[in-house]
Amino acid sequence: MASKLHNLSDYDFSRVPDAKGMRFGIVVAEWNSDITGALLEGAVATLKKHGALEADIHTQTVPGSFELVYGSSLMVDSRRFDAVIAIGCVIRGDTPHFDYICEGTTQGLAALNNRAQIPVVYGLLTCNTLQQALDRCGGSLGNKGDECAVTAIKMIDFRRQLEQA
Ligand code: DLZ
Repeated sequence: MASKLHNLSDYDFSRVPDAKGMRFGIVVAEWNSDITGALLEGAVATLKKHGALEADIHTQTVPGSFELVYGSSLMVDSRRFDAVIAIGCVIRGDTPHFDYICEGTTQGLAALNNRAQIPVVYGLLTCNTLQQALDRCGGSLGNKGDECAVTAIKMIDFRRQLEQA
């Protein structure tokens, strides 16, 4: 979890494999688009920083975080990608809706991760306040998009190493 001790953008650059030739599908929720747009920017910049080619990064939007599950599932089944990154941001409101969306999206992505042949990376911010979201999309606690990009690269490499062994 992000905390004052852990910035989401802090990682050991030297421990991230070369991403050249890796293919990424990114699904982005339109709800809270200022936040999800910043998360996407962070993810794409970090993928490129590690060698991913623009042509190998495919982005698709979905209406809300709940649709990340179906959108990611379509990307997985297309067989065009080595990893899928799901990006969304849910901010608590006055009703229990927040809990249902967070739970449904999280369970859905976890189930997809279990059945998919490629990694599905969890880029969902679940925040009590707008400020918490701002802190995590390029603010005081870094950018979760960066973390997702690094995770995707490492998990693709993990799979490749097992396949080669
Ligand atoms: C309906 C809804 C609400 C209230 N809040 C959010 C939110 O904070 N973040 C988000 O990504 N999506 C939200 N949505 C939309 C749902 O994710 C979904 O798109 C709709 O319920 C339609 O399935």
